[in-house]
Amino acid sequence: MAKRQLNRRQNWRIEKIQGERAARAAKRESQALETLEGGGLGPEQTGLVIAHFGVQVEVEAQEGETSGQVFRCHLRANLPALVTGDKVVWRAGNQGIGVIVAQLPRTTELCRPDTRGQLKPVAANVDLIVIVFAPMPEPHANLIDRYLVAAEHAGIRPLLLLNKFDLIDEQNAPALNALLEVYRTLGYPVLEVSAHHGNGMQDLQDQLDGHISVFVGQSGVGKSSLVNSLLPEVGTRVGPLSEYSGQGTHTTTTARLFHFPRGGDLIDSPGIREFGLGHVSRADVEAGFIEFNDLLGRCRFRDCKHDREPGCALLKALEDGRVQQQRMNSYRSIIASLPESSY
Ligand SMILES: Nc1nc2c(ncn2[C@@H]2O[C@H](COP(=O)(O)OP(=O)(O)OP(=O)(O)O)[C@@H](O)[C@H]2O)c(=O)[nH]1
Ligand SMILES: [Mg+2]
Ligand SMILES: [Zn+2]
Repeated sequence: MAKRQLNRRQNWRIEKIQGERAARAAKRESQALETLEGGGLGPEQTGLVIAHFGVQVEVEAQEGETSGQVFRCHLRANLPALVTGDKVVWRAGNQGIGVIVAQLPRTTELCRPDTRGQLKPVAANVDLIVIVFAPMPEPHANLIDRYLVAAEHAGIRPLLLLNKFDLIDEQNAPALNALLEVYRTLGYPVLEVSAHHGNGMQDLQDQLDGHISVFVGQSGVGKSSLVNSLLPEVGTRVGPLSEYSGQGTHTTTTARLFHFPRGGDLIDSPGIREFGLGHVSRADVEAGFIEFNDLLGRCRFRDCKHDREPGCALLKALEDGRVQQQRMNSYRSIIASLPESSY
């Protein structure tokens, strides 16, 4: 009893301290904003969000004599959550600091729910999602399929990228080849590269030139290493895999946008542990499995769950090999993870 009370009191204190800290940060932020606004701001101009740090963002000026220069910007109250890749209207203050005034409309938006199930945009205005995986840490087909559903849902073209080609050996080759074959059969573009040894990197550059791409995937698959190989002058931070678990160590903590010299941008994003799809409906998930397209609506029962119903077009296709077992497993696991309301 005494112990529980103590814990409750401790929890209360921790919450109080955290609340006070957040309030102080918000106050500092609004004071900084007031000072800036009071100091006479430059004219409104367009800019590109190239990185995002909690309450502030880094904006690259896109017009005027400071075009290409980077400014740290405060956000006016009531702005929606901004992400890397967003186009904004902003005003310069003094000493490389500015204020974001408005967010311009997004052409695309890649979203995922955070740990509390709140939907968060990850990157804006990208037209290519590069789903990166590697022999180590071991790839999860289910995670790849989740990204593919999210890509289809957001209307963004996906590219599957196996990095660390140099780590393929006799032991892991059969499983990796089988995995790649699943996606090649579906018609998705697949590339095999090594950020360390350079294999396939020119092909990758050709795919990225002229596009706005985002690298996504588990921590430790080598997203930042690929950025460094493509853009050596960037020198972004790379981290080792954990010796204990063989998993990535979450080195990149904020999404950052880089420009290619020949046109096109690339966003490096922090690796993830899991990709929730709480924001999409059952119908969205089905639409995200492109091989189901011709089959949906052909089941005997209109509300078929493609589980064990007689006359199910999907089950028949699975039996005939037109739908691959691994994809069916992914589909079932994603559906099972959706909140009940979206059934
Ligand atoms: N053998 C080999 N190792 C690589 C290759 N690319 C990256 N690595 C290693 O993989 C580890 C993780 O690389 P990062 O680039 O930090 O991975 P990341 O995907 O950016 O990880 P997060 O930022 O945590 O999401 C580092 O030890 C890299 O040196 C490669 O092509 N071959
Ligand atoms: Mg990284
Ligand atoms: Zn069915």
